[in-house]
Amino acid sequence: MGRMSLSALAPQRPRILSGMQPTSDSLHLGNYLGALVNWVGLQEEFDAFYFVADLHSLTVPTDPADITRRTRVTAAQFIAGGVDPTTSAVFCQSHVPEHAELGWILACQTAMGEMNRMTQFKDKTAKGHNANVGLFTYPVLMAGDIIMYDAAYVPVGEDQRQHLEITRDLAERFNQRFGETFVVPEPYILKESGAKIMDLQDPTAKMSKSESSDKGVIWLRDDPAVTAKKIRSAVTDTEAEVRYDPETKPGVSNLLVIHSVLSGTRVEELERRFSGQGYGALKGEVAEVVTEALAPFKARMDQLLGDPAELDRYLAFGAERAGEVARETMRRTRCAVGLLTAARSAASALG
Ligand code: ATP
Ligand code: LTN
Repeated sequence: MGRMSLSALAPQRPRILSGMQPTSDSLHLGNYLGALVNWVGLQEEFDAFYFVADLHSLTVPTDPADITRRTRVTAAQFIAGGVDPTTSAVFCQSHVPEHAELGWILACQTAMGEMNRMTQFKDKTAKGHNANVGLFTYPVLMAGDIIMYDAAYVPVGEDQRQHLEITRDLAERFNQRFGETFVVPEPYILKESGAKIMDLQDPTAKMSKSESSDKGVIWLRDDPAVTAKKIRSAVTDTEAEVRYDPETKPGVSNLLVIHSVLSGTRVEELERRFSGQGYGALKGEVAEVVTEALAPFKARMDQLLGDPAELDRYLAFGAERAGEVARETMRRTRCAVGLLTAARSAASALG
């Protein structure tokens, strides 16, 4: 921690930014293999900003103590997964209050119809979530998160594509109306490089923090024995052939993908290896591969959660770096829309 200094980290590399919501007591294997592993890979090449989207998580009514606890766990899991908080900025969205301010300014440039089209809102309300205005305007806050850091790329899963498109639209529109103020970000969809992991109990749906049943999710915090049991009880099909075919054999295909991504073994090779052996053998080995791969992750996570002061120091450092960039963006933004610059000290102005 002592070696960190803001000036040493001046951005020579293009900037990337991404975030995850603290919507559960742990991230799951899908978040890890579909997003976090890629974040880790990108932090060498890019000046990376990774944050816990705690303001976003308020869009679904949640117990305050849950938000606090989940925010810590999510940040700890970013770091346990390999994000280096001394070179990448790891922070909480709410620790940089400029996010809410930029969200407001962008909301005032957004048409109601644009938000009405957002599929995430439509999906969530269709599933019976009692929507509030925050959930409706969620994509505007997200656009602000991205625009704030002049991010060149935003590594996210396919499900976030529409949010990136609206971000680009808003940045372009703002620049047209108020003059060049914002960098227009490029999507960096993690479709090819990031695996999509399916629910173990319903392999036609993606593994999800808030939608899946507990049995269908491999939580990164689960005990190895629990993880192994969930994998052994994964839904497969009535055949006994180990073959990759997501259409007709989604359960088996999901297990093959998990094995392949974590072990580095090609799916074809796994098909050959398990030919004629049935699903029991495949499940046993997937359980082994997953628990082995997660062992160092769990050790680092336990260490971080056991020392909240260390984690808070990392988050403070990340927020300091993020705040530097955010203050500069807001200065430009306020000026562009015509907000009066505040005098430095009201008392001295009167004196
Ligand atoms: P929620 O249910 O609260 O929406 P989630 O599990 O879908 O949670 P997010 O917080 O929306 O996760 O996503 C964090 C990141 O993880 C995103 O980049 C998303 O694309 C990725 N991700 C989420 N679920 C999966 C999955 N099953 N497979 C691969 N990537 C995933
Ligand atoms: N909507 C994202 C979380 C998120 C995000 C962002 C991702 C909020 N703001 C900015 C990338 C950039 C999600 O639910 N996965």
